[in-house]
Amino acid sequence: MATLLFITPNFAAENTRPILTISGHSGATSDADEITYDQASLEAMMTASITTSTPWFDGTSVFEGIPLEELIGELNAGATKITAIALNDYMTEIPFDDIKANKPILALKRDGEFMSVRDKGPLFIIYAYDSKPELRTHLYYSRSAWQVAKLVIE
Ligand SMILES: Nc1nc2c(c(=O)[nH]1)N[C@H]1C(S)=C(S)[C@@H](COP(=O)(O)O)O[C@H]1N2
Ligand SMILES: [Mo]
Repeated sequence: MATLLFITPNFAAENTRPILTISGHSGATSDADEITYDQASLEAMMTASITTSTPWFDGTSVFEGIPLEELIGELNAGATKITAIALNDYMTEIPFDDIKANKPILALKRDGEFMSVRDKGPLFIIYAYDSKPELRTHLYYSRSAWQVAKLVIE
């Protein structure tokens, strides 16, 4: 019983801890806007699902998440690219034209489960690799950052 009392608040905290920062310019001012999101708020924004094979997991996986195009919504005025920065400081640039054309998502779940950091979570940029050969190339794999912690819109 004592254990349960300790565990319950920890589960709640898990989901309200900030896991993503997005910074960019709204266009109205030159000040950088910075927004942080926790898992619960990102989960509420999930609208897309991609079923595909990947170089990282056996077979086909179902990824659920938020199209990058939607996520950056109001911050995208005049945006030309996004830089994604991962927990291990891996950094990759994604041109906005690619985001519009290929609709990558910021995935939160794989096969219905949140992804743990050890399983390349909590956030993984995923393309529909199976939809065309062009996406199964080093360029798009290199844009597929896992353990994403920060997006900078430029
Ligand atoms: N967080 C993170 N994501 C990453 C990388 C990385 O080092 N860290 N490497 C990228 C690169 S360069 C490629 S080609 C693909 C595939 O990496 P892998 O072959 O090591 O699985 O993941 C991409 N995503
Ligand atoms: Mo790579």
